[in-house]
Amino acid sequence: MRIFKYYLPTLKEKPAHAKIISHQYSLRAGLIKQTASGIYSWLPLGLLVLKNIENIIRDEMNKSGVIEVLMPCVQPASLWRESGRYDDYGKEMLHIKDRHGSDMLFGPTHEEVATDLIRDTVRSYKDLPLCLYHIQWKFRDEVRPRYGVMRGREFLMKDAYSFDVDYEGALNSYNLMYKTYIKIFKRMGLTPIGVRADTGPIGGNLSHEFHILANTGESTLYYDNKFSELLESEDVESLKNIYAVADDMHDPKTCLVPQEQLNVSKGIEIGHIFYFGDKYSKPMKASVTSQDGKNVNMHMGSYGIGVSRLVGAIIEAFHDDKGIIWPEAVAPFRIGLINLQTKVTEAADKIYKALKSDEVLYDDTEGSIGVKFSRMDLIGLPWQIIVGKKAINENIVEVKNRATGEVKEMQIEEAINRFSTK
Ligand code: 5CA
Repeated sequence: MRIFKYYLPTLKEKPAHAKIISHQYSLRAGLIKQTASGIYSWLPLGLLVLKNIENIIRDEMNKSGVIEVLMPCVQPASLWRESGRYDDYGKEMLHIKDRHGSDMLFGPTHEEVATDLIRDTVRSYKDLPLCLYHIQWKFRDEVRPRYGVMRGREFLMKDAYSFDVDYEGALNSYNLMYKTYIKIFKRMGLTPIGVRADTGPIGGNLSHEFHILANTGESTLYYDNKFSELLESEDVESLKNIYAVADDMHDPKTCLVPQEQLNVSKGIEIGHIFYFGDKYSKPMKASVTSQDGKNVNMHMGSYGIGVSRLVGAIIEAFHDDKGIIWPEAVAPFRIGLINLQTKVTEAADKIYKALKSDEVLYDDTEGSIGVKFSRMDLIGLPWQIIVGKKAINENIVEVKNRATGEVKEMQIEEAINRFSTK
């Protein structure tokens, strides 16, 4: 992609209202633009990152046998009256009336719709286990939308819903999601910490939040430092048994972890999983015939990931004072190609044409060298190929690793070979 033809509205100055680094950089690097409080438009560069995150999640969910659907964002209030949550959910719900006077709402979550989706068609234990997911926009009228996409009012979530015939089955589904979440977050270059959590308005009695460590996180995590070792093994039972909690769940009186072994850090919640038995299936009459011929309510769980929040969370985890440092797995482009002067256009064009255009963002603008360098550092593509005057006589370009800052001179052909995936 050529910057000259692209839409990349970067900002030089940090916006005064943006308090945390990910909010500042996502505005400055032209990833998002605020349309209303807590509501954002996704600009081309930000959308590419969002799609990459989505695709990692989609790939791992599919590999775990979870099936993708797409449920609506506007929901009828009648389903929430059936589950009994309509009046309890509170002010975070955006109420809508349609032209017939029916109560509708913009979905803050989808337990009711998911339960309704399967209740007429799944009738036997033989149809279970079943786990469905979708990636859909939510609306929660947060009291204090802040920190950009980290706490929006409109935000993108991956939410999955599992249906099982009994508790053992539901626990398997829950553990599978726990394990899948670890894989998903690791693939994004993150180190997740799973903490036991409160179930809040979703309900139930078993729940884990997944956090990443960040000074700007809104939660305080208390966890046994053995967690990191166990993360490697991906052994869910051991991970679930280790002491790891957030905020009010920490009780110094019952915490048996020796002081020197207990880590206390700020965290950002990027995912949350719940087991809540028949909380929805019972009032909504979603039952199946069990193996011994009884009519039983399905055991359900739900599993959320903050897809749009992850864009902010990843920036919090990977940046420096010059800008973002995207992990390759989610980077909007892998390479930034910088043409430093008109005289080297031929060489820079040659490199651009030899590589895949959707992997390279080519700065072919006429701006100053300083502007080009700082813009490329700000948007944080993992690699930079810098074409300066050495390209003319010596056939040499510079290849810079954005994360380490290391710069290496290479022959043009060598650089093409190094990055070619054609
Ligand atoms: N139905 C369940 C799981 S499917 C649910 O709604 N869980 S949740 O409330 O914990 O949300 C799931 C994830 O969405 C959270 O872990 C968080 O990463 C993200 N999220 C929640 N609220 C917001 C928000 N206001 N802005 C951005 N992301 C959010």
